Amino acid sequence: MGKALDGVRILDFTHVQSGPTCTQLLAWFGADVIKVERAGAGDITREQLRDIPDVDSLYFTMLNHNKRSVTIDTKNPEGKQVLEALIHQCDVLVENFAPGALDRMGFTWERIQELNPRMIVASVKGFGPGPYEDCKVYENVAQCAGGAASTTGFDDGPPVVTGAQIGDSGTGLHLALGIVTALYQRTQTGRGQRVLAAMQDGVLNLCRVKLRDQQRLERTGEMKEYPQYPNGQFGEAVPRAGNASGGGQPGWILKCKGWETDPNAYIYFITQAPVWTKICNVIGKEEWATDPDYATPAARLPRLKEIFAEIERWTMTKSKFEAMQILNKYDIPCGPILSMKEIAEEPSLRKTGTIVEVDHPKRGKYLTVGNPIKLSDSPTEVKRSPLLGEHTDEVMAELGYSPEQISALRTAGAI
Ligand code: CAO
Repeated sequence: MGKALDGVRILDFTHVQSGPTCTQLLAWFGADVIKVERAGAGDITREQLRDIPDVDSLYFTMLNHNKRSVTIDTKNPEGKQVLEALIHQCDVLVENFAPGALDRMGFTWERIQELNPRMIVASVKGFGPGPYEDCKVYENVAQCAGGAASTTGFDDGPPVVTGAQIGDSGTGLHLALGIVTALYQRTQTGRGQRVLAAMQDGVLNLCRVKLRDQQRLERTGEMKEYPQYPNGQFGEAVPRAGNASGGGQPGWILKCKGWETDPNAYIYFITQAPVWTKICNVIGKEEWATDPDYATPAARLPRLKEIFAEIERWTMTKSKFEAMQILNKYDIPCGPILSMKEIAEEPSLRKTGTIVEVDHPKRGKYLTVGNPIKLSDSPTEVKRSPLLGEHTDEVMAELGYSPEQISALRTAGAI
């Protein structure tokens, strides 16, 4: 079966996490992704957080599946020529260098357009145009600058970053959408264009509900679904909401049986209005279903702490999975707090290809997260990440270089 992006060639100049997640997705959808790395070194993540000496790290392998790797010294004049040949042949150049690095290499937007007017040049940067546009940015910087950290954590504690890589992988996803959109527009215009996904913008996009709340706060001075209501204080900016659910259906994380020894024996419980009577019946507080102090969402808001404490008395008598099973029977929305160990061992995630076991010639078998986006006509087959420069000769031959030329370029340090 063909793949959705069959025939699309990506010149992948990405490194670390944000860019590589984008090009990995494109590779999973069938694009030919040619990753350009520096000879002898490669993407810095190959050697970061290594768990096996001299073997590509899981950091690298889990972000670079289904790609080919070529080594080119793009600061060497002959290396530049090879890169130019690639620009002629490819549809998209994706990069996430520090601001200005591509220009310093001599590959400005104007130069790239000259070489290939159909080329789409897609970039991840930390910030868009403005006071911080020249800054280098990593994940947690983006989480802080995009509004996530100030709104995460508990009211009495400092800002907190989340384990979900919304700055890196989140921006990679945004960029991938920008690229396929630009490819689509190119079918009409015949022209390439620049695509920019700034990490601050990507994080803010994912924090959209908090900007909503900022404006609600400014108008009304309080937000009733926040834990600060009714006894705490609201300031000028959206406060940290602990585990309160962002929407109109109050939720909280509650202890389950075994919480004293298991740090993940918890469940997320949502007191969704349409199933309130069922919740009351399950936890043995039938009278709350009709009591005017508890019967309506508005009446419950100032009593949420007390209500969740009562529900927790019930959840603490059940394991998180038992509670989930019982609550699901009554359509009560809830979710167990799953550890990475539990997720890695979950058979249903293996079955859908969301968790995949991959074999690597140097590392052996390891687990990775497969493509979270499932296309019925373009199923993803996860293939191991390339060794550094594994495909240099193959790609050079496709570009028309003879074995003698390849060997001369290697001697000159260009590839
Ligand atoms: N041949 C020759 N030179 C190469 C090369 C190659 N194949 N590949 C890269 N280089 C050079 C670049 O041209 C650059 O050189 P100059 O500084 O002389 O212009 C140099 O390598 C380093 O690039 P860099 O500045 O991007 O790398 P860094 O490690 O210093 O910074 C990072 C890393 C991530 C902070 C920065 O790239 C950045 O801010 N990127 C944009 C935001 C982003 O994606 N951040 C998320 C990263 S994932 O957490």
